[in-house]
Formats: sequence, structure tokens, C-alpha cells
Amino acid sequence: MKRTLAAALGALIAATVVGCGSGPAPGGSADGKVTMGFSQVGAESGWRTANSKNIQEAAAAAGIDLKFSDANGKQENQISAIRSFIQQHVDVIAFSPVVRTGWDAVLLEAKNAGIPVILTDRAVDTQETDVYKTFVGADFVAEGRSAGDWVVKQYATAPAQVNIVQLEGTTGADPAIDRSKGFADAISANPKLKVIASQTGDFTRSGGKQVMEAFLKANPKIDVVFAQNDDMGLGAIEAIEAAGLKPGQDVKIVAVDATHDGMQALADGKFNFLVECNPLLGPQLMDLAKKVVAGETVPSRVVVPDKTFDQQQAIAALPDRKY
Ligand code: GZL
Ligand code: ZN
Repeated sequence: MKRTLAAALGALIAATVVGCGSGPAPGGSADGKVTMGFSQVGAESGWRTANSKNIQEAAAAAGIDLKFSDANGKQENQISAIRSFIQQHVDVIAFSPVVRTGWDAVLLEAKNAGIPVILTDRAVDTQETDVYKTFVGADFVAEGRSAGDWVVKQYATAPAQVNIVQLEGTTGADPAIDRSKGFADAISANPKLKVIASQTGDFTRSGGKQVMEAFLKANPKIDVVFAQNDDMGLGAIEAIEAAGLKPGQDVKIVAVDATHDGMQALADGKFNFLVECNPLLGPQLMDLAKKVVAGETVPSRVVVPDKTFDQQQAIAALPDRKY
């Protein structure tokens, strides 16, 4: 009698253990937490550092075990980071692709390893199907258009050609391609608005400064700078002042990101208009990751809202800006 009872009890315990565990713990982490491998572009701008901080805080808040790698702006570093995440059998991989192309092979490797991928911030061009589950980030074309619309409004009654120079983001990066497109679309409304020079400043302050110095040497009259991120615009301010001109007055500046330093420049009258690009993608990313690991369907694209700021709005918003 006793033996059969013990056997039955043993079987019952075994069943419950297998039942609630539903197979091995996710991501190889013993405590059953979701493990995420995250490959970040680098630390090139104020936006990026705010984005990284937010992702790390959101992972902690969501109880997600985050393996975070900084690629220092190099695609090959992102590819090797993703490969190592696959080796580590993480539950989910998320990354912000530094450029749009060149991801097919490594995305297929993740798919064949059965590890879901989420794109955050920047998008990719790929011919492969179902190699990432979703994208969460801003609409960069709309951001470029908002910047262009501001220029169209500012110079609606301009009697002569308006000379615009453009500081482009990292060559081949989704935000650089899309912001250029949106801006060009918007300013095509007025043929007097001319982009007389356009070059990459690689989303950095030093890049923006160097390119703006060259633009100022080569072009006697520059009316407007479209900086595809604040950091390049802040570099342009230094170059404009070094040339004895007043940024925000002699040369107007419109930029994208609306990070703290950009908002301060706008409040100080050295920028003229800012289009926000929200870096606080962390909470939505972690929520999507849990859903994807649980096998739930998620939207293919989650676009975060952006706002625009003029000087008064920047002054009002600055005190409680989180980044
Ligand atoms: C935009 C992001 C861009 C920022 C830059 O979402 O990819 O990269 O605009 C950053 O500041 O370097
Ligand atoms: Zn895009």
C-alpha cells in the first residue's frame, strides 16, 4: 500500500515540475527571467546616451536580464554582438541598426536559431521575410518634413533665393536617409528654397562643426542650416560664431532630436526650431520583448510620437525635460 502511495506522489511531483516549468527556463537563465541581447549603435550623440540609459532602466524595471553591447558606430561590431547573443541562447535580440543594409545573413542566423529579433530606433532594408518581429521608433520622414515645413513658413515671402545647407546624419543610416527625404519633400513647395550644400557630419558635434566650417568658407551667404540632429547643430553654432556670425540670427538653425543641450540652445536663441525624436523607447521595447518571447502577436511597427518646439515652447519645457 505504502509503496504505491509513494510512487503516485513521486509521479505527481514530477508532473507539476514539468508542467509549470514548461520546458527549460527561457534564455538559459536559471531563474526563468527573459534574457535580451541588445546591440546599441554607440554613444555618438546626446540622443544616443539618453536612449541607452532609458533602455537599461526599462530592462531593470521589467525584470529583463539585459546583455548590452555598444558597437562604437561599427556595423561589424553589431553583427558580431548579435552572433554572440545567438551563441548565448538569449530569448530575444534587439538592436538599433547603424545603417539600413547588410543585415540579411545575421538576421537569418537568428531566425534559424529560433531567436526573435526586434528593431528599435532605426530600420533595415532586407529581402528576407519574417527576420524581425517588429520595429519600435519614430517616423523620420515626418521629422524631416516638420523641419522643412518650418523653413517654408519662415521664408514664405522671401523675395530671393534662400540658401540652405544640410548637415546629414551617418551615411546610410535610416534617420539620415528619411530625414533628407522628408525635408526635401517639404521645401519643394517653394522653388526659392535651395539646398546649396549637403554633407554628413555623422551625427556628432565635431562632425557638424567641421562640415559647417567648410560650408561657411565655400558659401558667402548661408541663410539656414538643417542639422539632422542637435549635436551637429551645436557644432555648427561653434563654427558660425567662429566666423563672426550670430547663430539663430544671421544664420538660422533647425534641428532634430530636442535633447537637453538642443533645447537650451533654442531657449538661448541660437537654434530657431526643434523637431523632437523621442529616445525613451525602453518601456515599449521591453513590453514588446515579453510579448514576442511569450509567442504573442505584436504590431509590425510601433511608431512613437514626436513634438516640435519653438523658443517659447523650449523655455517652458526645459525645466522638466527627462533628457
Ligand atoms: C534617431 C537616432 C539618431 C538621432 C541621433 O532615432 O537614430 O541617431 O537623431 C543619433 O542623435 O545619433
Ligand atoms: Zn526609415
